[in-house]
Amino acid sequence: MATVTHPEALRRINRLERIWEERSGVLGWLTTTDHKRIGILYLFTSLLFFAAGGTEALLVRTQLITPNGSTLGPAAFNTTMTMHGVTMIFLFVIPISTGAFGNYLLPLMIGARDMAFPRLNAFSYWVFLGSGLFMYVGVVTGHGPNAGWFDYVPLASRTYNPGSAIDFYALGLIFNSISSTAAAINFIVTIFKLRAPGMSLNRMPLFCYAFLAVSFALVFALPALSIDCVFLELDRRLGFNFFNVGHGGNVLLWQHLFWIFGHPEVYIIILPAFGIATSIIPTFTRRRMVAFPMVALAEILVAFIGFGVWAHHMFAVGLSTITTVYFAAASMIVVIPSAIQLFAWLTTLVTGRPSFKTPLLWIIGFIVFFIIGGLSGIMFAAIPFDQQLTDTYFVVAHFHFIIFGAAVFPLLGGLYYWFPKVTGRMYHEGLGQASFWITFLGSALTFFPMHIVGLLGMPRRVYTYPANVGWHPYNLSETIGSYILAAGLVLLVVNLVWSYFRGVAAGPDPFGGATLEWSIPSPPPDYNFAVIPTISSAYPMWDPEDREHDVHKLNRGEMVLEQGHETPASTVLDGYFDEVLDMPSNSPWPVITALMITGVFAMILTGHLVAMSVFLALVAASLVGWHSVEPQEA
Ligand code: HEM
Ligand SMILES: [Cu+2]
Repeated sequence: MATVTHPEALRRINRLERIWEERSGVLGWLTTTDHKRIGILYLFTSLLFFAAGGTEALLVRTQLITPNGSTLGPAAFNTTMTMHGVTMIFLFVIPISTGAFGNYLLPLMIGARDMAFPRLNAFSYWVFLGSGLFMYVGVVTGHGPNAGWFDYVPLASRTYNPGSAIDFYALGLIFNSISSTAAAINFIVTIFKLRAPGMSLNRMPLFCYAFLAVSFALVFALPALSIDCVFLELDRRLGFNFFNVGHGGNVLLWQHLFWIFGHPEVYIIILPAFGIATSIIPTFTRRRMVAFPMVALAEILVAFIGFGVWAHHMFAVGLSTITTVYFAAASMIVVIPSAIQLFAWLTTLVTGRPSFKTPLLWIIGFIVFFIIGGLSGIMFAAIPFDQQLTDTYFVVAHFHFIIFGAAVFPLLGGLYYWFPKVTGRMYHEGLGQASFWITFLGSALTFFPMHIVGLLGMPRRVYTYPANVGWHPYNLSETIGSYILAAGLVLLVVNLVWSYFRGVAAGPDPFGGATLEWSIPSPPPDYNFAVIPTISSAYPMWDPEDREHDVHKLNRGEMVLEQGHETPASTVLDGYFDEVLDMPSNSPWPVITALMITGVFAMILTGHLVAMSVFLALVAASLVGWHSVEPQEA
């Protein structure tokens, strides 16, 4: 929006500033319901967990650098390897993509002043933090989960795994899924109801489609994991027999439920990356995404088909042929929407005028790794191939190309891309490009040789290997690669920290971005938009007349909504103006409720059932407090 000079407009902006002003200090952060602040809390917390998960990866790699290594013993290896997987998936990728990127950017991209349920949003952050700390308490007290991130029974049953390591896993993940479910519901309602009037579904940025798909996938996938963990706890603590073959239970039940969650999970991890790619590519090629409706549909379809392929993780367990063949075919079908998106990104790049700045470089790296990981993925859909290579390092290679190369690279590119928006300063371009190349080469050196050593028969999850099997050179390269990769990531952090203090001022729109977050100052004001923006396409910043129209609306006082903490709601499909919503502001209840829930889980874990009931009562009391002050409909 152009510079505001009209005196009436300035008066309105001042008023908005007063109404939306955030409380300062620690108390302000504890009670905030502002999606931007919650996004930042998510960002820092998930980056800390990334550092923990990364350290664990380096420990595992250091243990495997030579045959008969002795950095970690077998028990420590199991915990480190398991916590690496659990941390990366549940405490890093999902929270950073939905919690940090989604929270910060979604309301800005759709022209809203906050998420639909600001207090639920704060609650999901505090529950996420609580669940992460909960699991890490297990690690530091010597009870870290140790049966692999998919925690197969009977290894995870009480008979073979006494002690509380697995209870930290099962309860921790049930706890964690409360957070993700709350966040997902919040995203769905926000996307459906809070788009600026005029933003009909077909004018919604592709980033938002990706988050819509992720949110639905989370809502439908997480219950399978939670119930699996509930069954496991019942077996372990109360002597039930869901997974106990001796008493008519079935160990494959664990695997089915786990992968009914686990495969959609892969798309939950990768779709935000697709969303980020479809934001960065148009900006740096000066071109709207080719095949916009196809890409939007493909994002939704990927999430949908992802629910029908879970048994490809179980080709080696002896399911009937008809079942395995069905799942192999379904797995191949997922390739179609993935390829649609791939061709759309490539065509946009080739037909646009690409400028290879740091954010776009990460997206190029992402595309390269997505192709490699996708190709090894299709190989696994072929049943005999899978039966040969399942549980070897080939799998580890495949899924790291996808979850690290393809899912995390766009997140890192996104950190650079939106850094100027969030901080108001530019990152250092030269260092940014260097950090990309170092990370890219390090990743290739780490993960590519895993294919070969996998083909040579090295199993995954072994804490050591003998000298005479020919695996050593590959393992050496992988470990050296992982240090180089880590150096690239450290350089990224150094760049961003340095730029935060020393970077040049960025202005509202340093890249000529297409979506609405670039229409407002950097960093964004507490109220986001001085006037609810006018929308006539999915690339609103490239519609200059609309932005001029916003200035006139502000001067006239139209759609400024300065009577209270207000944001407009619109109809689901057409985005017609519906009503004005009064939003809650700071509230202590989300953090208090989350704290009480942490108490409940801690007491279940330690078996103090009376104390647990007290905490449950306190949860109920906090909810009463929460709802005692409701915002009024305006
Ligand atoms: C940052 C660089 C990374 C390195 C060097 C790395 C390295 C490794 C290694 C060496 C293993 C153990 C394989 C085994 O012994 O079987 C492993 C497993 C795993 N990694 Fe990573 N990884 C990295 C990033 C990630 C990311 C970003 C994710 C997820 C988003 C991830 C998810 C996993 C999972 C799920 C496992 C399987 C754990 C299990 O078998 O239970 N990794 N990784
Ligand atoms: Cu799968």
